[in-house]
Amino acid sequence: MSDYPEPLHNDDLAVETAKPRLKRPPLYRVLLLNDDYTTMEFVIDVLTSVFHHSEEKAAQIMMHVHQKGSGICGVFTREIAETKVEQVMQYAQQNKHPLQCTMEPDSDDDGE
Ligand code: TYC
Repeated sequence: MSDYPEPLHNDDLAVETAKPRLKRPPLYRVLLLNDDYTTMEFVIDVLTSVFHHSEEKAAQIMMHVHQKGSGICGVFTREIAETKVEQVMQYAQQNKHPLQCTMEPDSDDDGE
């Protein structure tokens, strides 16, 4: 055993043990925006098929968006959030709905 505490002294080479730093990736909210033309049924369809919400939860989120102007569909890592936004936008365009979907950093995410 060495007489010295860390950093270890091996022939003048100081070797420090790296602290394990396990940072979680930043999280993003995916939001739906209200409009006057997209049908309520279509929004519920998006929320069940893309975000895997139950019919009941999907109807609740849809009504929140309808009444408040926007609402959170889910919170994901960046690439998954980007993919969800693309899927919603493509699905809406294919079905000729003006539905808008966007993402933003999750301000409840402390990054620890
Ligand atoms: N406001 C729409 C209507 O009354 C319904 C709607 C809800 C549209 C949520 C978009 O993200 C939305 N038909």
